[in-house]
Amino acid sequence: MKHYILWGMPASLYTAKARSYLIKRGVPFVEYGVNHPEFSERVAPAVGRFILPVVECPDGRLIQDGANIIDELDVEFGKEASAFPESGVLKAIAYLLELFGGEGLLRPAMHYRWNFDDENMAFIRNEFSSALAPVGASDEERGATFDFSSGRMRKAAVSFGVTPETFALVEQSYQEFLALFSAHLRWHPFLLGGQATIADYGFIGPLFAHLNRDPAPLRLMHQQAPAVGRWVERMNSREEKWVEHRHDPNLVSPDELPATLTALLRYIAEEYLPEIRAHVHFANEWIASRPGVLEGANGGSFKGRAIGMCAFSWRDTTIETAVMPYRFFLLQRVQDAYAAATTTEQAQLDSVLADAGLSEILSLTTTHKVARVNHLEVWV
Ligand SMILES: N[C@@H](CCC(=O)N[C@@H](CS)C(=O)NCC(=O)O)C(=O)O
Repeated sequence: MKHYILWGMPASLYTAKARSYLIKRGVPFVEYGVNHPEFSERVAPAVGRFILPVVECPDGRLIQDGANIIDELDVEFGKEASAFPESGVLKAIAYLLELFGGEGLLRPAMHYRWNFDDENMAFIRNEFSSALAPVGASDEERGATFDFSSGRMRKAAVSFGVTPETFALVEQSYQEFLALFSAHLRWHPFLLGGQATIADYGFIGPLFAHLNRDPAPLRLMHQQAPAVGRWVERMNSREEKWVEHRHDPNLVSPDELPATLTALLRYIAEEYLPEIRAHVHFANEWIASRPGVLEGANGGSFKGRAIGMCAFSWRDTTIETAVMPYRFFLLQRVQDAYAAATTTEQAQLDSVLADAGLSEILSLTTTHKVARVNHLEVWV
């Protein structure tokens, strides 16, 4: 049988999203590290930058980006249990959860990885040096690789708003999240019911790669939110696991969302809406000040992922985070799903979002849209 190749890294957030999908959908695949010489010689040049994950299809086609990988493979493998719910209500909610999972949980993911050196250091040193230095590299080379990559990642954590002033708040808000997600998982094996959807694939990135593997947050998860740990196991397993839930592969009814899901949506309104709102406003000013230079470009540099830093109030504290057009690409999926829903579904969504304090998510739009073209986010 022809295998797909997943080019990635065990500690990588976005690789975890793609890997979980490949596992759950039974896609035959082999995982190679980005330290493989072919990645730098052939794959990275073909996708235009050093970025992971990349899926290489048996016909040689390359797909970069967790969302694109799932979108494209779902056409081929998702016929029986697609990652995308049929109901317009559930689909829009699923995209919203995808956005929050991959982008809104970056703060706890990065904090619990990079600010717990006593407990994490031996583990992350091994993770980064063995997955990024070539196989067979000397200890010196591995050490230098770790120093370089960990330096970049510590800076990245700051650019997501993780600073000594916010450590306590990040911990408090993550523990709130764990409690809400645990309460939901008490009754439902996945976010939208009996099977994994794009919502869960969005969540698994941070909740597996960082928060369920690095020693400090793994201990926290085991001690405070064991049900979340079990969800991670389900997300990385091809076999269905009906242990703590009655066997029912159906999704929840869009007519009456579980209260535990609405509670999670309310949490997202508090935790993430201020950030995405500030980023959209920042991007619109950024766009307005650059007439005519946008077509096909992503930010100031063609390969850059952020267009600048933006300050906003988060839980009564001013923080500054990097504005990444990729997030607008995910946000547009929510809005497009709403636009494609029936009138009845739109009315249902209006009421679900209003109840959660998230109505604004539908009207936060950038004046130029973001598309993914040739593996890059570009303004169109
Ligand atoms: N939206 C992208 C994000 C990919 C991404 O940021 N990947 C990180 C690893 S988790 C990366 O490639 N970093 C490489 C670098 O910063 O040099 C996706 O889902 O593929």
